[in-house]
Amino acid sequence: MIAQRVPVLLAFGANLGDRGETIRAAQQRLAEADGVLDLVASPLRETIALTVDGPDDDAPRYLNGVATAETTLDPHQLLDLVQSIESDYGRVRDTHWGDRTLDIDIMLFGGRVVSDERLQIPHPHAFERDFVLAPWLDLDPDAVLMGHGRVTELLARIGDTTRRFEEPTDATL
Ligand code: A4P
Ligand code: MG
Repeated sequence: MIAQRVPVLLAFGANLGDRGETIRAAQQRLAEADGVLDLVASPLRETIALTVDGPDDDAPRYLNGVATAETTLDPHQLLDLVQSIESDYGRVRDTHWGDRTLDIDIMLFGGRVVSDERLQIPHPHAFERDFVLAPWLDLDPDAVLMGHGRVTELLARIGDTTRRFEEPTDATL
């Protein structure tokens, strides 16, 4: 039997180390992983760190981006894969919403809703984060977020504080 290919949306963030290089290398690893097909990555955006106390202008800025792909993995297998890539890039889990070399979140997994102790899909904060919505729109101007509607309208509602980030020309996937 041929495994079904499910479209997914992944979000990437980094605010320590060589942020752009780390995100692009992680995306390359994902693109080459078994069970991940047709990965397309957005441009990167520079964004103000969101902490548990709100946006923090003094914290190191993040680079954020998203990628679309198709997968034959199940949601938990995809989470295992992204977490193994996070740990290869030195991610140590300490402060909740604290600084990090690499964070990869699964935003959408087809039309599926997953809610257990390891996974919340759709990602519960996607609709209110410019650093997810803006790069997603760069990739797909007609994007629609399951349960919330058109991404252009969501972003207009919250406002876009992100900035396009100029990468070295050989950096994009
Ligand atoms: N988990 C549950 N659902 C998911 C999902 N859909 N995708 C679980 C990935 N993981 C999911 O995540 C904690 C646990 O969430 C995982 O073990 C997994 O089982 P984590 O990455 O270890 O910790 P975290 O990232 O600190 O927590 P959380 O709640 O994932 O935070 P967020 O939502 O990722 O926010 N500011 C800017 N400008 N840009 C950013 O990218 N990111 C964060 C982190 C805060 N501020 C930011 C940014
Ligand atoms: Mg995370």
